[in-house]
Amino acid sequence: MGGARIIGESLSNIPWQDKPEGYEGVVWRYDKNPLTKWNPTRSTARVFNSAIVPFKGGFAGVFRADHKDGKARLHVGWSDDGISWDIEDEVITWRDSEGRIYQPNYAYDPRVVKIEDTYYITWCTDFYGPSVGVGVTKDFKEFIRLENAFLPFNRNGVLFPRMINGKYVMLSRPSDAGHTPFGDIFLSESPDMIHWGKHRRVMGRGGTGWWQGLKIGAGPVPIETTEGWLLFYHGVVLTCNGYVYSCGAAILDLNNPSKVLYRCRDYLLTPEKEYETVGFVPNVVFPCAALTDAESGRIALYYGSADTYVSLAFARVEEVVDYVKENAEPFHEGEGR
Ligand code: BMA
Repeated sequence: MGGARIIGESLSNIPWQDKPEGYEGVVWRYDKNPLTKWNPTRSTARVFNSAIVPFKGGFAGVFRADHKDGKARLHVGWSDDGISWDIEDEVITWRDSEGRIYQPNYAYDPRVVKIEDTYYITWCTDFYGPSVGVGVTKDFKEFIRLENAFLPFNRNGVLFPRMINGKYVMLSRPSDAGHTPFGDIFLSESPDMIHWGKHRRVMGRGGTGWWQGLKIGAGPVPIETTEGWLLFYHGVVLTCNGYVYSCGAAILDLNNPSKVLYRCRDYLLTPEKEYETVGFVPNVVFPCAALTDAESGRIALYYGSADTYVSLAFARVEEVVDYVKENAEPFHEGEGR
């Protein structure tokens, strides 16, 4: 076993801290978390669940920013080191392909992926209820919306970082108009980023772990490795005091990513620290982005904590892949729901 490698670009300036001595897990937190504070800009109350990518030698991000009217919107942020962020106070201005302003009523939980020379952004948008919005940018200054990918209700739209068998591929989580007390991960493909079909179910809530018993949803853009696509995802349990969000991982087949090769039984991160257990929504660890360095196998995992902060954790690809394989629950088609 062992030796999984990242297939992709190197990123020598990836944010990084070595695993603390004696730490037993395969994902460890940045010791100066969280990266952001309450009221990070004049118009915003909290930024969390955000998407970060390498950009021009530094980093850019699309941030979920909840304003002081309580509504979620998207803002751009910039960073030299991926740790200290300068978040713009203005919301992103979206235009349609004719240049007309086309703002979402609300927008949250963005993911960003670079495919060839374009950054694609997916987010939960208002389309007579929540659904998956899609847009593009090349410079994080001008943003153009494409067609919404799916009918309502849907959330957690996450694109793969390259075409697979000549098609764009997106994970999503069909939902309801509210806080959705159910949810499995599905996959759809498209020849053109407009028409989505050939839908497949990837994996369901439940399994043997209670932490993922209520619903699950894809996290960051899947990471291509020599052992398959490494997918970090969130899993939710309903306790007597409400939902608790944790982070797990699965490995999907490289050529047929609706096929789950391994899925962890135990979570990788669960709310433990004060910035995860106390905040606007207590007990939320919500992974949304990952930076990777193919050269070293390092992964920097960004997650929202307590719907209040952006936080950061680290992992090594070979350790996570080994862990998911060793910790895998027996996967039987038809088990779960
Ligand atoms: C989900 C989404 C996430 C949020 C989570 C916990 O339904 O709204 O943005 O982090 O709930 O509140």
